[in-house]
Amino acid sequence: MPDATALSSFLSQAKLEALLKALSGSRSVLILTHDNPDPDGLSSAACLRYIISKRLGLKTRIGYGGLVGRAENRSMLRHLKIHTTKLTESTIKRHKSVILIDTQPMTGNNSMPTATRPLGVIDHHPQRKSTRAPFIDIRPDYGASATILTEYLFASGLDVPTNLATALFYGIASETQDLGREAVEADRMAYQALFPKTNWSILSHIRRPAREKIHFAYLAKAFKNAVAYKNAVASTLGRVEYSDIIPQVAEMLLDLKRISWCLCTGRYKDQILISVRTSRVKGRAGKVARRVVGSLGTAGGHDMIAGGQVDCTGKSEPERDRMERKIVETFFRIMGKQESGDLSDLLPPDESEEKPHEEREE
Ligand SMILES: [Mn+2]
Repeated sequence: MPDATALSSFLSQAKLEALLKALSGSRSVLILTHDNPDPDGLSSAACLRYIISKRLGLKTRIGYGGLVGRAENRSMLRHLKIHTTKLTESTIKRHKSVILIDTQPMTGNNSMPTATRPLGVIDHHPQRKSTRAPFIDIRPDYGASATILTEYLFASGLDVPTNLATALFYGIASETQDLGREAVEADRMAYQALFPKTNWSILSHIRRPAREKIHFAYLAKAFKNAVAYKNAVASTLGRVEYSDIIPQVAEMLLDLKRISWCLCTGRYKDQILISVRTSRVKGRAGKVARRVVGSLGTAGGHDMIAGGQVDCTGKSEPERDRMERKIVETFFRIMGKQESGDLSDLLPPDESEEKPHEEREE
């Protein structure tokens, strides 16, 4: 009997051929990943572009909305020479053949116009009822989209360039926290297959990029604003210049002792973005994220990682502040906090900031 790996490579072989067939009448292809993309989305897109251009000779571009802000991700694009284009909805509309990667239509985290239908969807998030496309390959059990694309790459029989192997390796490693989070056998196999082809010195540069001062300012703010209730912690960043600091903070806070749930919120442009993380393997973080935003926005995710967004166009700054605080309150209510329950500051107050009269003996 064939083992699980052989089965998944049969599946990927068949899926890849079906995808190439679906694309064969196209003049050019847009590979669109989510807004503010992460290494999983970016490496998957780079891999698909490589396969399509080698196998079909088609012009392809990688597009996304938002911003690649995180220093690691910018460094990955630069070092691995992955060319991407920031696109608006009107530019996306002009493309006939769009493949969505690491996201699905109507999730609220990509810039695909709602009226437009993609030609293909490749993703590892749970399939949405509204997701329709001539080609679909959604594997919600997989830890990373980059694993699906790694299988395509090996199934294609093409050479595996070092840059691409390094990108995919980093995509899987960062998405699954080095196979420790939501990784399945397929992710482990892909990781092992890419391992000997990865450029370690480039990878090390990607993982330890030179950072702007503002990164440390955000971290300082995140720790200062963090409040905890039992095993849950939340922090608000307010306005940020790049949004991927929000998941980064959420992941950092989860390192805290006795903490198994965390939420980080921040405002990027006209949206409040939220990241939810849990160390519980069957935590249903996606469900928590959806309850946190409620009817205010959209959210989704996996068992341990989830995110969401709330549109606040037309709202004043104080209103936006209030909305962010309300999101945090809702999160703690979901975490079991009663009206009377107290939140505690994560860090002890800074003594130098204490008001002098508090120290005076009366
Ligand atoms: Mn992903």
